Amino acid sequence: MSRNRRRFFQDAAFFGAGFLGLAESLGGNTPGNDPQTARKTEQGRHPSPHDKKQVAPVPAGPDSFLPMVAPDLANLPHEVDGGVKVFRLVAEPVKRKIAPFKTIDVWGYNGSCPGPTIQVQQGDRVRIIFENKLPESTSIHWHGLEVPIEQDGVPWISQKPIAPGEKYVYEFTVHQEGTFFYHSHGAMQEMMGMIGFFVAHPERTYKPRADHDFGVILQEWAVLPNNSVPNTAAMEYNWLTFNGVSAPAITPMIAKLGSRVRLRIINMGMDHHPIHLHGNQFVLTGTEGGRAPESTWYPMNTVLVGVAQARVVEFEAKYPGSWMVHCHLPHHMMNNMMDLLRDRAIQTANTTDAKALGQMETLAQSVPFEHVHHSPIAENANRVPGFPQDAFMEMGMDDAVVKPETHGLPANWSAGMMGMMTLVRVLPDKEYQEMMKRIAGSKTDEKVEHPHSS
Ligand SMILES: [Cu+2]
Repeated sequence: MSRNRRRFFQDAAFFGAGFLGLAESLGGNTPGNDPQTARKTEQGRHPSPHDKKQVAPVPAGPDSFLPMVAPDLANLPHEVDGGVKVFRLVAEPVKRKIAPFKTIDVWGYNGSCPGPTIQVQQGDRVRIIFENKLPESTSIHWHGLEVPIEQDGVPWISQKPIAPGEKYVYEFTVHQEGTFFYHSHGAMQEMMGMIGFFVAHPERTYKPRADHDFGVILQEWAVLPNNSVPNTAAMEYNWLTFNGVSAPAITPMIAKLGSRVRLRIINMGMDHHPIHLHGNQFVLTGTEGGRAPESTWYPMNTVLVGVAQARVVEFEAKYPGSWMVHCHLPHHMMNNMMDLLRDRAIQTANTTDAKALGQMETLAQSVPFEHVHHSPIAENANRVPGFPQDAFMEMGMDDAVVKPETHGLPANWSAGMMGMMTLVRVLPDKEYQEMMKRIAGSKTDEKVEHPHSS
């Protein structure tokens, strides 16, 4: 809701029930209350100044919201203090397993890189109690949020840098809806992974409403062989991740056949990423600035997500199947190319396929992923200019990345998946319910919370 509309409803409240009825008929919010004190409970209605007088039925409060699910990332829990949602965020070094055989040393928040997701509702007053456990100063910028200048998180401009070991409290009211980020305002710290989702759900559910809401953070890393620390000054990248994980280790998104799916994608890196969905068309329903009017929507299946942008797309999941969602930059559909080309070089030292396969199996014993499949090559492959080019399409690792969400995928599904690549699995009702049970069952054994979350 715009400030003007909010002000209108605040004024209307003074004029009594007649205007209140008008406000309701316009689909507006309850009459104005300071959001700092208004929201006593999570999903509760705003207290109305008319409550005591009993002159009018109390209008309903904000709709409850469908939380966004960011695969492989946790939500940041919060407490409520006098109507304020209180989050605790800790910046610190993190070890992130981006692939079954690759863990990198990055920086993030609350034991996670990217940081855990903050989800609030438009109108919420939020307080973020922030602690810096990095070896250097930092601050947090609330990307896209219209906050007072002293909350903007830019060192020396709007605040003093937060020194190692220091705490700092941010507090502001979220009057917008949309897909925002929180991130360090140091460029190199950003490239160490210091970013997370800040999602502001609308006071009134978007129309048409979505049944699934997913989120993906795009990042790229330059990690030399035998190193674990990304080179934050690099301009070329060999590891590409969705939510801090590389395919095929990225957890697939599960949607029910016939549902409406929302996908929010944010980019905090050095490259722009054209994100493509197979087998469906989507519409662009929002940007980093919030919801786009429906009159601007048109069909597409690839959305360019530029640096510092958010793109929100929606589609009707009307076709069953495991549909790829991936960055279409060719080098972002592979990882660690040099290592795999080296592996292929070993293989292609032999001209016969059987010998090559033997070599690959020997190699597989030295690294913890399985060589379950071998893409055949021609007898004369070595005499063909340009060979090899398919180095990234032959190593399956189904067992190494198995999880409930991968159940039922065809054997060796993982062989064709690398980098920024995942699946939206659209399942008919019965299979969908079975999948949900399988996922719920696995969650009971899993420790989802991060060490610093309370
Ligand atoms: Cu890309």
